[in-house]
Amino acid sequence: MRIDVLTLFPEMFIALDSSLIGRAREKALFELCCHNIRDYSCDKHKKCDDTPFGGGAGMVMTPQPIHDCIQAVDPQHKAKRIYMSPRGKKLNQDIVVNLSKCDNLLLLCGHYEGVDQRVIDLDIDMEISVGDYVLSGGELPAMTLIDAVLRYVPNVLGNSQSTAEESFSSGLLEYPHYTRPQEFCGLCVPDVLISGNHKNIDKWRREQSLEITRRVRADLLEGK
Ligand code: 4G0
Repeated sequence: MRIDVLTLFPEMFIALDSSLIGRAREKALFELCCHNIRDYSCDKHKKCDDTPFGGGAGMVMTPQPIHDCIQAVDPQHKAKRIYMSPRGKKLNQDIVVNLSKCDNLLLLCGHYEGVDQRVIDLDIDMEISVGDYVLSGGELPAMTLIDAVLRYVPNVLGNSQSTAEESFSSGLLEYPHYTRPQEFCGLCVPDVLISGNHKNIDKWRREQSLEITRRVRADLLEGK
């Protein structure tokens, strides 16, 4: 997979150099290319924003630098082009799995009040939101999307079973996990997990998943 990111703040994406994603990048399991939209501004001061027509607060990102950057990065429109926006479709695990099957993604990160509508109409395939809240830019949402998607790219996670077994793949929340020591601050690991009886362990975990889901996210159980 190749991911191109268009942003005014490419330096923010060093966050993806650590941990699992960083190692996957070193192993060339995917390519991440960040492009500074400002480099494409034809304005003599490299300006990339302006006041909104019709008035109102804030600034809007101008279409020229973004449109030219997209044409330079993805001239053949090979990529699924996504605009990170609070009015986009809410990201969920189904969308994540679907996007992980794309060979090319292009993520546009807006700032201020977002980008000129014409760049969305001309160049963008879909708008995605990571949740119902507003951030100062689309960069953190883009990194969230990248992290979630890459976990489904083959060999990025050490153990290919981990994504299949974990939360949401089953449609339920995860059961509680325990590791050493057996006793910590007076709290013990449930006996069943130390019993070595895997039939009982599986049963306990299924029950725990159901109970936790019912308690905190009953909406996930609808239609089950
Ligand atoms: C577009 C995405 C982009 C419009 C981006 C702001 C939250 C999300 C931005 C605006 C973002 C999200 C209308 C303020 C940049 N904030 N929930 N900020 N407006 O995914």
